[in-house]
Amino acid sequence: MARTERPTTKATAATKRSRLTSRTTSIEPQPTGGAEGGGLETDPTAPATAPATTSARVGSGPRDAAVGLGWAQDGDALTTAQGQRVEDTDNSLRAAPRGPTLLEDHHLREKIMHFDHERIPERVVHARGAAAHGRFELYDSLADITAAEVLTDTSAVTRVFVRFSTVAGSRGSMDTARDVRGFAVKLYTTQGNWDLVGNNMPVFFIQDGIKFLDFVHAVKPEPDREIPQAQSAHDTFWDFVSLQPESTHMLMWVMSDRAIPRSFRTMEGFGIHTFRLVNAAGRSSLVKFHWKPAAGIHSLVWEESQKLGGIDPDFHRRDLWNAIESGAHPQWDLGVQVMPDTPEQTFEGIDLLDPTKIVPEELCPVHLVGRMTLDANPANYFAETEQVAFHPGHLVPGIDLTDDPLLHARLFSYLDTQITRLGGPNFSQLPINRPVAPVNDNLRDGYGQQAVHTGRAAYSPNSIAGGCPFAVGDAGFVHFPQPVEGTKVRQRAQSFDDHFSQATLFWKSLSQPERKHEIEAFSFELSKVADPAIAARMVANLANVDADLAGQVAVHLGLPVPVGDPSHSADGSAALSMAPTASGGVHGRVVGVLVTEGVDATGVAALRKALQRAGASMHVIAPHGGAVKGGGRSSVTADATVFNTDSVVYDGLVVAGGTQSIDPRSATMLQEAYRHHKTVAAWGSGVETLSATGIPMASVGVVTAERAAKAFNDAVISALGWHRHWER
Ligand code: HDE
Repeated sequence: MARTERPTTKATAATKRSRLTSRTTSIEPQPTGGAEGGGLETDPTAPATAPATTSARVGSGPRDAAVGLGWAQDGDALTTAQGQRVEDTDNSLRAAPRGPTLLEDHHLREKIMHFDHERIPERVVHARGAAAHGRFELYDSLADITAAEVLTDTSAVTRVFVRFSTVAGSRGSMDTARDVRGFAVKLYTTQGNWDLVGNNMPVFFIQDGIKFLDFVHAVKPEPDREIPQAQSAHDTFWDFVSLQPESTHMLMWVMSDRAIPRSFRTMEGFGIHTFRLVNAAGRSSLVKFHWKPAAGIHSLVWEESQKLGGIDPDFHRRDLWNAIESGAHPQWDLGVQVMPDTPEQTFEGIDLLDPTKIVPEELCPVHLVGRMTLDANPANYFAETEQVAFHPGHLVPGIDLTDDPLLHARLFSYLDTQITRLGGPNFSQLPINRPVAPVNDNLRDGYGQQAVHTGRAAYSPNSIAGGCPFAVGDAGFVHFPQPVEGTKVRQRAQSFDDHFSQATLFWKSLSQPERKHEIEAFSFELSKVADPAIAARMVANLANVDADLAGQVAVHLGLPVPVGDPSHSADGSAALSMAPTASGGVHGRVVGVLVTEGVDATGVAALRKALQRAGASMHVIAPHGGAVKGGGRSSVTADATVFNTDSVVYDGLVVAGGTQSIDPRSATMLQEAYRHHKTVAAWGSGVETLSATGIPMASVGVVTAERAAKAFNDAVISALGWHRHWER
């Protein structure tokens, strides 16, 4: 595979040579890929790579993809895809300057051909997403219950790629729609890729994967009019779920503030299904996986999320990107609930195979074992975020499945869908999907084949290649030998029949403001349903959750109040409420500071410094762009103007000292921030300006002072740490 170096400018020759060298060496048989994956050890159990079946690979996997080297472009000169240097890329080849374009123009034809095929089918669900690279570090070994290295080796640093998404909307839809969020984590472990493909809610709409098509058809835009985009507030969705009482628990989550997160960084993640961990002795435990965000669990208010859909449809994507760029690296702790694997596979009466059920943390605490940190933005959205392919069946030895019927349908779906979406069976060779573990798989050919396989024996067993590659027996992945017997039936276990008690548990766990939001969300969504019979059926289901909930929603809709049979036994579970009990960190929060000419520039600088020290950032919002003059020769520079921004993009607003009377637009911004329960503050002459907007100055979360001194800055940060002041 010798490559001829193309002519290049002297300045780039060295860089180019080093890239060519790394490419050339990467097509040699790879000994073991693990050593590159962020300090990982090589896998001692892996068979030696035999030349007869090697894969020649370009690039070296996710770590390189993280720094943009996957398929880097070489040289400074513009070339065609064939490496021919281009004379001119702005003018087609014509017969005379005003004459017809010539078919002979191969550069034009290649450019247009490529452009015509630049899009791939978007994901059927979870089309809208944003992702980041990071690392996972285990701090508490689970060696007693699993053999998986990623969950037992506390010295390993495992690279990860995490994609967050909404479910219903198209790829270009808004980030802040009311929806469940995907929370998919690919861990590039030394034993192969482990994908934990979860959501930000711990339960799901349906119990059996055979209904997924029906559910998705119901929630997607209605097929005759392709309306509404990224919204569940329409007839077909509520028609379906009201006829499926098993959805009720999930609906409680989707109508709660969890469905309008402030940020991907402030969401919990859940594996949903019960998984199985198997230790070195072959003993199985049942587990549920949790991701707990270091930034706390916080949401938007509904009006804000609707406005953001227009003002900044990229709100969550931008927030994730900016947080990582600013060094406020988002973090989550991985937690496990560990339960004994009994023949019934229940825990405290809860059927662990039913994905509409949680195990309350009071019954089985979440044991935190490791920390995930997102530390790098993707180098290229398409190559990484769009082409990443997750699959719940991407497992490593020691992590196994249970018989949850929703999970089993997923095990079929995720491989299948990639064939359409990524154009063939070789998607695992895309840089973002490549394992860091060595691959020697006997899979060959197919669309998009990247490897130049050598040798003759792409089969097993063989003698021609000395038997390589060979299966390693119990040093490889061994399915847990779960005994199975039964008669083929289309039936669910009777224990799946309880559809309401955990919906009631959820309701009872919410704080008063959260309950109010839940009632408003059901009322809003059902008010958009044209067929009154559908709304009435749904409210009748809610009557089996809680009489007050159903009653208030019915009154909002002008419907008779139905009588149901709610569970009286369910107590609340504190972990289900998002209401903070103390002021938390403010990493990644953004504060807007309104200024006019005459601004106290020293005060602005002091507040900025204090916010930055706490991990937050500040935007100066001015009547115009550029410099705004302060006292003497001082000035501040505008980051935004009152015309190009809005209160909804900030976590809090401050009126700077020295600010003269503000325009009506800024006054509305302050009033709106107050109405959205955010921190508002002012110092010096700004206090009078703030007070003139009619905001009650003695309210919780309104901070004022003479100067932007330490006490004021600390008070602003502390108020911001509560996220919202619901009590006002
Ligand atoms: Fe998915 N799901 N799903 N899902 N899902 C997909 O896979 C599917 C379910 C989840 O960022 C698709 O590559 C079926 C539960 C996430 O790339 C598809 C069923 C949970 C993502 C698919 C479910 C999820 C997907 C679309 C019912 C939470 C985004 C494109 C049996 C535990 C991953 C793709 C990413 C994506 C099928 C139910 C989470 C079509 C059939 C439950 C986070 O294969």
